Amino acid sequence: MSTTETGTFFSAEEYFATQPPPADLEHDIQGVRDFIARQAKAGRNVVLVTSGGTTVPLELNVVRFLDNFSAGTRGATSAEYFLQAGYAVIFMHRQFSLQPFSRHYSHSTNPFLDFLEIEPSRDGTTSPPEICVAHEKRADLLQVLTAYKSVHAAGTLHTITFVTVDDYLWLLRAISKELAVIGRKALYYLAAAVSDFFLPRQKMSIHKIQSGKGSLHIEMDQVPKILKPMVDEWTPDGFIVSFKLETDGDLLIPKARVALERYGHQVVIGNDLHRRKFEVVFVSRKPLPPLPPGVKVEATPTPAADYDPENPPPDTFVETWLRIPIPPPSVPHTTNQIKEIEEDIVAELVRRHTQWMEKA
Ligand code: 9Z3
Repeated sequence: MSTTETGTFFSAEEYFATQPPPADLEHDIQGVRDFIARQAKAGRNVVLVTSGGTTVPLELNVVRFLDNFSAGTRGATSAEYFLQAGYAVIFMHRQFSLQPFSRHYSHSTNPFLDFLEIEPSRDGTTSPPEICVAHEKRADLLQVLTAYKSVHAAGTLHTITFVTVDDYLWLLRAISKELAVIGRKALYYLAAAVSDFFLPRQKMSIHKIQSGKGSLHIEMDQVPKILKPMVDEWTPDGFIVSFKLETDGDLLIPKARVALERYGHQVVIGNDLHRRKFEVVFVSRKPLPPLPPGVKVEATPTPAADYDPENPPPDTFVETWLRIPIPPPSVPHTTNQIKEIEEDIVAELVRRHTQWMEKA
């Protein structure tokens, strides 16, 4: 652990040595292990989709917590498109955030009670009234229900929940290690909004923080950068896609490049908070030019002494923008007919993942 004037930095190892795992970890991971074994037997690719925001509790008996912005739309929507593309999905999401299929009937945007109707009993008196789906809602519901039932029957969706950033990190490590058994067939789609800061157990108040002493000062530590051990140790052959969220669009590409350079994974998808539903940018490293015939690489080249990973040379990277038209405000967001950017994101990732597996 290193302490600077500005705070404490935990390495991933120190973090896991000092922060306790969630109580159900063993049980949850047994479920994931069984799921992966079934999918491996069926020869399917498996994607881990993380989705929703992580909390940072301020007290051990938690009354207050900090939260990260995310409704879970990106993750839940993408999970549906991965399932459609033939992937098995481990959907690791924040408890009560949106989920594949049921997301179409979220309680706030499309409450399900609103499209049910009561039909009076036919014979007038004896039988109870019937419940039916409003006529104009049937086509959409049938489409969602058909996909949902077929995924259920195929057993290709496994759901697991987290609440705190601690739960998230412990689960991510354990699931990555399990998924490593299928090597290149594993894809990681890290769309959850993960807190950059946390309050270590050792510094937390046991009981509710009391008011009456003026302002509240809390010093948080930085969450360890877990993508590095994920790439180097937990799942070295997996195809790893992380998301970078910014509110200043000019930071997207520079920050994504630094992340790729620091952690060495495959793709960073940059999204601006306000434009995320219509525009994203894929940032990846340029493929190396083929070696001349007869030339062999003996060892990984050492970076030049003046090489600065915080400021990588721009010609190392390639950026691809994906955009969809912004639907007019008159189109309700609740129909299945509007184009979702996740359809294109997932299609592009499936293409890249397939190439990655073929290269092996
Ligand atoms: C994202 O950027 C997601 O696309 C959103 C999706 C959270 C914006 P919604 O669930 O929103 O559809 O409402 N996720 C990653 C955010 C994040 O925490 N990234 C870290 C960072 O930016 C790196 S892992 O530093």
